[in-house]
Amino acid sequence: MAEISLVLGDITEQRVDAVVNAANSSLMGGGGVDGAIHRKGGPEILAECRELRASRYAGGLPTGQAVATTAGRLPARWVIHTVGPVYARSEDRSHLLASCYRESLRVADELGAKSVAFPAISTGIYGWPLDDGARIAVETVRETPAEVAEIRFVLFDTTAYAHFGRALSGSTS
Ligand code: AR6
Repeated sequence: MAEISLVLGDITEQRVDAVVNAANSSLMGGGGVDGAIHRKGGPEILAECRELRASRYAGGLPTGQAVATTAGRLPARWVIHTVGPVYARSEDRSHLLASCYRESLRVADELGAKSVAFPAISTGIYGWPLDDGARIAVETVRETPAEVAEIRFVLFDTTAYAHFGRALSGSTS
């Protein structure tokens, strides 16, 4: 069972085997985590994303799936790109958010990554409420069998950090 830790900080500064990117299906970059990863990681990441779009993912990377590229200049070996669902009150898309964590861990195992850093997928531009996003993230990585030894959630602000802290300690308040 992997050790799970929380860090208040920037995902692009994590020294881990793999960092997870909260991407969109185009794989061509964007704002938030995605923008920061491409800015800091440099053009090599985008070049590999373009190749993926020209081959395996001509129609885009589907929501809930994950795929790896180099990490370019980031202090990690790989970036695992996953596409979170856009939050919708009218429809329960939790299974897609859970799938992002599960599929990212599956790809990490395929790569032989021992340490993985996750952002709070979908809780920024995609609008997922933090309490629910944190609960799904923690529950899913706990339930997913994986060879990965260290799972690090990297939270950008104290509010997100507090939500993940509560989810990890099992408190619902
Ligand atoms: N390190 C760690 N966490 C961060 C960082 C960072 N450098 N920057 C933001 N966060 P978001 P999403 C937090 O918007 O909701 C992009 O345009 C942020 O506070 O990055 O899945 C993509 O291309 C929030 O809690 O991802 C997609 O179009 C969390 O990371 C879309 O945004 C996720 O916020 C994806 O939206």
